[in-house]
Amino acid sequence: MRHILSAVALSALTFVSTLSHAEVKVQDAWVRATVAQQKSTGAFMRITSTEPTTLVGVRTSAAPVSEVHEMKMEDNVMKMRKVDPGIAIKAGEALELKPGGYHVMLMDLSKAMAAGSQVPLTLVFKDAAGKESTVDVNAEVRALNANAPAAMDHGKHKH
Ligand SMILES: [Cu+2]
Repeated sequence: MRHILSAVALSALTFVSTLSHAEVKVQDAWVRATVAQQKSTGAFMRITSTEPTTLVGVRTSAAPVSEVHEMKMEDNVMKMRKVDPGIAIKAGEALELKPGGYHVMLMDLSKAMAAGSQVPLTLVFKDAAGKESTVDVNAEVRALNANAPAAMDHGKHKH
């Protein structure tokens, strides 16, 4: 089957991918700024799809390793783990990637991410039939303390 994919930019931060069936929309994508020596950070966004799909991965030139993560309290400790095989998205229901919850983890960073810069992310989705599609977004790097609970420290990673 031929894979037809086109991306239309609605704004700097909003892209729409039109597949033969599903339309996946990514809004308000952002990455938390880092300080020198910091090896990882989180990327956040809001994803909606017209059809059920699963966010299975992320590719980016900005970090050697990128994973889809879940963060939650376990025995009074905030823990993060890679979500395998991915995060299911229901048709018409928004998936929020936000500090303290699901997020995209950018790891093994070699340089600091400065507030105001842009990070290109390619989100990889798999539909119910197992067909992969991608959506490209540019995430804006926002200040370290932007909308972030202090508890979310990516430096103390537990998998
Ligand atoms: Cu993480």
